[in-house]
Amino acid sequence: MTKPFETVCVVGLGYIGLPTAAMLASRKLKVIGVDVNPRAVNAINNGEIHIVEPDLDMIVDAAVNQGYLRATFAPEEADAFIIAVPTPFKDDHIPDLSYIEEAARGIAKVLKPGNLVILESTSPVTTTEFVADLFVKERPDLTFPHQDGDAPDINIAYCPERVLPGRILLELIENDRVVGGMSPRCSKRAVSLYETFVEGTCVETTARTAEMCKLVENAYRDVNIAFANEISMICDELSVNVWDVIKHANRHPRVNILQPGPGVGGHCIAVDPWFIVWRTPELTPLIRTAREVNDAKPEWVVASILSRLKELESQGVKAPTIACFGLAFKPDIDDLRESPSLNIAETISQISTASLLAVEPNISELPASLADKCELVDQSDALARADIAVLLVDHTEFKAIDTSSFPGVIVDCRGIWARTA
Ligand code: SAJ
Repeated sequence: MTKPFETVCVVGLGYIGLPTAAMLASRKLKVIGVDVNPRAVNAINNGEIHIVEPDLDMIVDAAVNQGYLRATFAPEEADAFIIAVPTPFKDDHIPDLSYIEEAARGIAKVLKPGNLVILESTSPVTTTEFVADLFVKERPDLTFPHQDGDAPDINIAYCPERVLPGRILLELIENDRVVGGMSPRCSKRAVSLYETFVEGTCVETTARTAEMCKLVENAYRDVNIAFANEISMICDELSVNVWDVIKHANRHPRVNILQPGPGVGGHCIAVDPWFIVWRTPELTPLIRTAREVNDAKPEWVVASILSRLKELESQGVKAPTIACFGLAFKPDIDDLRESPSLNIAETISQISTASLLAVEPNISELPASLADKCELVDQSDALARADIAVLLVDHTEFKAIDTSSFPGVIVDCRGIWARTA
């Protein structure tokens, strides 16, 4: 009989680790959260949060006040460990596993027989084995699944997160989980931890399958967005309305084209496909090309804005003003990480002499890269002053704007106003 989990140590308290820690704590497990960022650790120990996610503040506050969650800087002894640290890439899109390595080294120091370790960070295939090998080197006194069949001292599994920012708490509970143990017993043990809060189905598989599954999900979305983005550029060239094309094509029972936009942002879809390309470069022309198509879309939008600007100047408009609507990487969030919209505004500010305005209802201050070259204004101010209005993000507020009386040029990258890009 395996002992039920009483204490869980979650390493990495970002967009995935903190909600997961809070969820486990809300089920009355003792949770030790670990992060290298003092701002995060201090905020959490005060019952506050350092990230933006609906309702998370209430759950963290309750968990901390009731004594089920506390944050610190290094892993401590626990029954289970969850690694939820970032996996960015270095130059040439080579995955940077240094955060995982550091987390695993910290955990290795406090491992005890009977422990479970789950890697949740999005990772190239075989990273779970890399973690297991690291444990073997650090802790020769313990046995691990790849050395000792199905009865090792330590169980190890890979279980990717699949939640959507803005809906994290809901999706943590409702989504199905792919649980990839290094042995069937490892999978079962990991499932028993997730079942404390997951209401979706926990599917058991191998670690490599679970790793690949996560990468494939995001690459699938990337390839499909690239298709939509390519169609949008072709339609622009042929003076065809892309939004109508997609809407009508999607009436076909087996067609479901995604929406074009100014490019793909965030830390997931724009990054994870490269982990597949890195492992198997000869076998990934489609996945690589999709990345390149999506990465090139902001440049295409900039060129489109500049050509409209040139037209206005040739018509005698002096000192034109451009207003960018939206800087976040997707609708209704404040997250500017890897945002193509921010990238477009920055490029315009660097290469054009036009005055630049930005409307971003989810932030109160412009990022440093735009601070002295752009003015953050509200939407009515922007519409009153702009010669060119560029719709970059389909925030709810922007969908309600009636642009019929706007006298200037509209470049709409999201298909919610006049339909040009
Ligand atoms: N986008 C488009 N057109 C679309 C859909 C999205 O241009 O039709 C753009 C968005 O504007 C944004 C980017 O793609 O810039 C990514 O947004 P997203 O909503 O597709 O995804 P993320 O990055 O917020 O979250 C994704 C999700 N993965 C999938 O939907 C397969 C989420 O479930 C994952 O948990 C998350 O990545 C992650 O952490 O990996």
